Amino acid sequence: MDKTTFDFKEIQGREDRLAPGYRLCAGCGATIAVRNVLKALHPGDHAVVGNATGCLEVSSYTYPYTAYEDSYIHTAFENAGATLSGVETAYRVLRKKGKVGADYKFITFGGDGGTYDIGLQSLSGAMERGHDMVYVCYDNGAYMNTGIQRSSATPEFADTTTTPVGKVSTGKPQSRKDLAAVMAAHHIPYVGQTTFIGRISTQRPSGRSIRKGRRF
Ligand SMILES: Cc1ncc(C[n+]2csc(CCOP(=O)(O)OP(=O)(O)O)c2C)c(N)n1
Ligand code: SF4
Ligand SMILES: [Mg+2]
Repeated sequence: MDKTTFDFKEIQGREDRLAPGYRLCAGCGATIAVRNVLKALHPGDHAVVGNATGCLEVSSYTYPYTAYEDSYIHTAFENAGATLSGVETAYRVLRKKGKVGADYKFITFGGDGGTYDIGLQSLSGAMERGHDMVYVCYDNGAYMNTGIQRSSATPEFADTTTTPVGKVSTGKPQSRKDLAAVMAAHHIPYVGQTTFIGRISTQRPSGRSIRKGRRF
């Protein structure tokens, strides 16, 4: 099968790379996203998983326990993009010198607060430099881990603890930041958005750019 073909049914049958026992809420969308992204790796590949602070990080990696079958690095919000781009660069150098043989893939997960707001400069730098890595933002619409504060991904009029709907406010006054468009403006090989509830949209997903770009 062509390496870039995505066979959802076949991928569902693969071994989970996120072990059970993590502490995310039952049914949490972050878990669904992470499990499916990691399953899309080729079974023989190794991954280095980066993860900005947030619900996913505090619930899947509580030192000395980890739910990840792959290598895992917890980073601060501000440097999630920089951390994995540094690791990816070191890997390329070591590989050139013949010091590592295996195929490694570099994947960073961040929430919407960590991605749209606090880690945006670091993500932008990593994308602009063209590192061979994948950044996945799981967007649950707010800073959930600290009590549902609004982020720039929160939709307009949403009721959050910092934009409460009531007599004096109709919820968040600003509209949602279009981060996919911002990422596409970096002219990287692939930018996509999806959701679990039917509506799927993608940007710049041409077959040529995917093949040229970062492959799982
Ligand atoms: C620089 C910094 N500011 C604030 C915090 C506190 N903090 C920890 S988790 C979190 C919420 C993260 O929100 P998001 O990235 O959307 O992930 P979610 O919790 O929604 O999965 C915040 C604000 C922190 N750890 N570091
Ligand atoms: S509170 Fe955190 S762990 Fe629970 S469903 Fe929301 S994002 Fe997932
Ligand atoms: Mg969030």
